[in-house]
Amino acid sequence: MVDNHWIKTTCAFCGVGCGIEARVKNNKVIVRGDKQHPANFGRLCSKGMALGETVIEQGRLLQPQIEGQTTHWDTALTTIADTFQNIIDEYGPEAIAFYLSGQLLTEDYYVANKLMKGFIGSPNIDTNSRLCMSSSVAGHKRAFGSDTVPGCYEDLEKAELIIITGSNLAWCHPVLYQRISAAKQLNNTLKVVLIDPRRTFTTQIADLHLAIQPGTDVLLFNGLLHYLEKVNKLNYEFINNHTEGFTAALHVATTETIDHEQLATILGVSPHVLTQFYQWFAEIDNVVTLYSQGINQSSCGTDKVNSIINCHLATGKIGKPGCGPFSLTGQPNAMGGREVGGMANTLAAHLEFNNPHHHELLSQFWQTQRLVKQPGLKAIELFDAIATGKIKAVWIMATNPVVSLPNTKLVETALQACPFVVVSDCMMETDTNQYANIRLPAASWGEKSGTVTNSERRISRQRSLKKPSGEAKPDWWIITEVAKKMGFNQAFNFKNEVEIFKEYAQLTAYKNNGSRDLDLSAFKHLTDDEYNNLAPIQWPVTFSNQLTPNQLTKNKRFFDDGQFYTPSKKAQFIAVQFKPPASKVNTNFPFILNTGRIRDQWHTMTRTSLAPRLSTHIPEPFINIHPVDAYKQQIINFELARITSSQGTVIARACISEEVKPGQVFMPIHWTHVLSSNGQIGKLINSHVDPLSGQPESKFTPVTLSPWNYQCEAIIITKQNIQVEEKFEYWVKQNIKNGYLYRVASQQSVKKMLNFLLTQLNTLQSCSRLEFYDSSAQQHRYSFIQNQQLQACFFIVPRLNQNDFTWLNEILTTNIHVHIQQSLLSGNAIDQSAQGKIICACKQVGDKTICNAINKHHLETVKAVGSVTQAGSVCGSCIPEIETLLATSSHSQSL
Ligand SMILES: Nc1nc2c(c(=O)[nH]1)N[C@H]1C(S)=C(S)[C@@H](COP(=O)(O)OP(=O)(O)OC[C@H]3O[C@@H](n4cnc5c(=O)[nH]c(N)nc54)[C@H](O)[C@@H]3O)O[C@H]1N2
Ligand SMILES: Nc1nc2c(c(=O)[nH]1)N[C@H]1C(S)=C(S)[C@@H](COP(=O)(O)OP(=O)(O)OC[C@H]3O[C@@H](n4cnc5c(=O)[nH]c(N)nc54)[C@H](O)[C@@H]3O)O[C@H]1N2
Ligand code: SF4
Ligand SMILES: [Mo]
Repeated sequence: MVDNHWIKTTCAFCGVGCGIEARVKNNKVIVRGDKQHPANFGRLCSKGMALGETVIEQGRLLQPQIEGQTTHWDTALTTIADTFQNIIDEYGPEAIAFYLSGQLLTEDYYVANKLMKGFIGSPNIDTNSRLCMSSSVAGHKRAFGSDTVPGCYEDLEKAELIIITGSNLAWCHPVLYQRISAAKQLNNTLKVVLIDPRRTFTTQIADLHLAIQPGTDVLLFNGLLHYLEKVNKLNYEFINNHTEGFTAALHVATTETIDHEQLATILGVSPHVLTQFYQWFAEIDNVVTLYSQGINQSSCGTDKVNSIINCHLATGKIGKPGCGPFSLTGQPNAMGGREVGGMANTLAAHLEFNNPHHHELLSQFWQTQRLVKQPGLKAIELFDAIATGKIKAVWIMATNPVVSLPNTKLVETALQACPFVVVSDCMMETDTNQYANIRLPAASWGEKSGTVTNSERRISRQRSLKKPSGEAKPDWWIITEVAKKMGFNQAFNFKNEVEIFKEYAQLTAYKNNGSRDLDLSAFKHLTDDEYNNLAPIQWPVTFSNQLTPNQLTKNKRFFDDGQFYTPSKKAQFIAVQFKPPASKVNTNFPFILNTGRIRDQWHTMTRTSLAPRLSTHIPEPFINIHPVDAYKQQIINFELARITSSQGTVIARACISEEVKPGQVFMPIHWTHVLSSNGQIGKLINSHVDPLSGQPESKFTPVTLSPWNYQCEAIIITKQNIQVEEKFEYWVKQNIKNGYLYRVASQQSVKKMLNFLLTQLNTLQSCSRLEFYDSSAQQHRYSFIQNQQLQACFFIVPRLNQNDFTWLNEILTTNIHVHIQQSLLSGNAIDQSAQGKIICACKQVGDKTICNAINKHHLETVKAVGSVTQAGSVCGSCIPEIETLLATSSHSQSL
């Protein structure tokens, strides 16, 4: 790597799509926010800030492998092409499946879809967006006739009321959270309503929080529609001129919600709070409704989406500045995937199966006779078909389905039984990779080049900063090479990603003439230079709204002319009837398990776990349980609990908290079998899906809870991996600076644990050993030191409880002077390094430090906390947590 200048690129993580400036210095990637990017104007969250630390060779898959043996690219690609061909010859094209991801670039996605639907001739290509956005897609198509996100981020600054529903914006789209927070400071009449069964940190920004019963969103929004009619706040001009189906939708809403008090009771909120929300929606002109997985991931997700859109249509609050329903996308290129057609039930570039003209048009454009005629299997159906043997070969790219799909056991059995599994991933060890017959090393963020589209339809470039590690290759290259080896030379003869993007732009423009929303006609003849220098731009990008490809357009909101993409050009109300979640709690499984994300980890942690500071905020799988339920189930705070559903069991650390209501529990989705013994949430989730979108109900699983009985726990720090897998029923592995931190627990005796650890560490015999048995605390403490550097240490204790071990996170980088030796012997930091739970990832500041500062200096603002402790002074992702500490500490006594 050579040192070079700052290169503009886009964040690898969420769908906010923040602009980043990056450079390579001393072999390290350094990042900063791009002040000119219209998504973030220079802001980045904790994950974006740490992105550079994840671009490292540790853990990368560096060469292609066949059955675990390193091979040449040509051999791997030829084997794939030949095997696919043999399967097609014997069983037909439908025996082949692709399972893709919203983390592919648009160019990768385009060629994968073209190969499968257009040339192999199998419709069985789906994507992890099925688990994420598919209910929004289905809702958009029903209402608008197209999968269109009408608004733009600027609407957040122009709105007077922002409704955030089914979204933990503070943790999952932190830069948008910060934009709203800044907008509130400038406009003190801006109101924010949060709808979420949990009290998340997003409540910090909310004027009103409706902690509704899980799954009741359709009732809530139907109730709103009914209310709007009652108080005469419907926009009949808009309804009459630009929509259809209103009477039926209102009829259903009215029959459902006769009595306000009764409705409030079913929703689990106070009638007064409900009225306040309804009043604000009725009276405020500029309303944006942001929604995410609490809406989509439901067996009635599509209905939830339409119940929201109905209210915006009924009031004409759409297509105007500061107005509209706004689906927040999760992944960096979930939108790009929807655009090119990576889902089983769309063709390509917003061309649809149900339009015969579209089929003809795409066949002509791709010059193929093989284009599929019917939609294919959606993700859950697709893995079922693998399990039953209908599908004989699957190619998984940029997703980790063994962790992220529901019903882990079925997914594992399916992949085990599948005769031919190809996995393209940048990492060597993932839960899915172990089932691969062929592993292909993909170039990762910082190495690959192409485009992504964010939630507001803005196309931005991801640019490469360095050469791919080992022999890794960009996904588009891998796909086109297989295509060529299958005989489709002409259609896949792309020299580079620019040529692919241009063909895709040409397809969006092909015979479009305003009939389709997705139109990039101004990019039809983009030159290499123009592509290389492309500035972030929102689609549509046509000659009429655009002078040169690089000139930023004024934001175009869709539907500002009241025209939609349905045959009648009118938006459709959908009469949506409330349906309860597919599963019900019962005496065997009395708690509702809700699942979601934590602030500093990305999905299955293959990349975020590489940045030690991102693991310090929440280092272990946990379960939030209400104190009343914990008491009932005899579960003790910070001890390990078993969580069982009809599908399986996991173990997690109990975090007793009133953030969840009684009867509800919450667990994070991130832990895999690579990093934990028993933290994989997918083991618990069943495969109930929304009948229209096929999206799984990941937020509502009946479970039961019990204490997990164990004799002892240990915290272990090592420079090298140790083999905890076989020995401990519970273990979690965390990357720390220069090594690893393990938390383990065992049902066997302390003596057995001690013997095992001493055997594992017997290579450290030349080290000086600090050793102490603390009989009152029943703790064994061992440290192995060489040249004032710690090589390993462990503390065996009956219960880790709330002991503060944050001081161990950087211990492998520290000179072991006498103070630290004393800490290692006593098991407690004896200087100031015990921080409590880390709150600020950028500056590594813990809650203890923050609370002490608040109390000692009588601090009252986040800014003041920042100036004393540095917490919250860099990316700001921890500000909601600091605000909570300020609120709680102000009631406590000063020290
Ligand atoms: N830190 C971080 N950020 C991420 C990601 C990540 O992995 N880590 N992933 C990205 C991706 S791909 C996605 S899709 C987004 C997801 O972003 P979000 O959807 O914001 O995240 P989740 O935590 O899955 O769930 C959102 C909320 O829905 C609530 N909820 C549960 N049931 C219901 C219900 O019935 N009704 C309502 N109204 N709410 C309910 C949950 O309590 C939860 O707080 O995040 C993106 N951003
Ligand atoms: N219970 C429950 N389950 C859920 C959810 C939930 O809320 N609850 N959320 C769902 C949602 S919204 C989503 S989006 C999914 C996410 O789930 P996944 O998509 O399975 O999770 P990731 O960890 O993002 O997987 C991406 C994989 O691609 C690899 N990778 C990264 N970059 C590249 C690249 O450029 N090329 C290639 N070939 N590989 C690459 C990574 O190493 C990683 O293995 O999880 C879903 N599952
Ligand atoms: S909000 Fe954070 S994770 Fe999302 S794009 Fe921006 S910096 Fe990346
Ligand atoms: Mo997602």
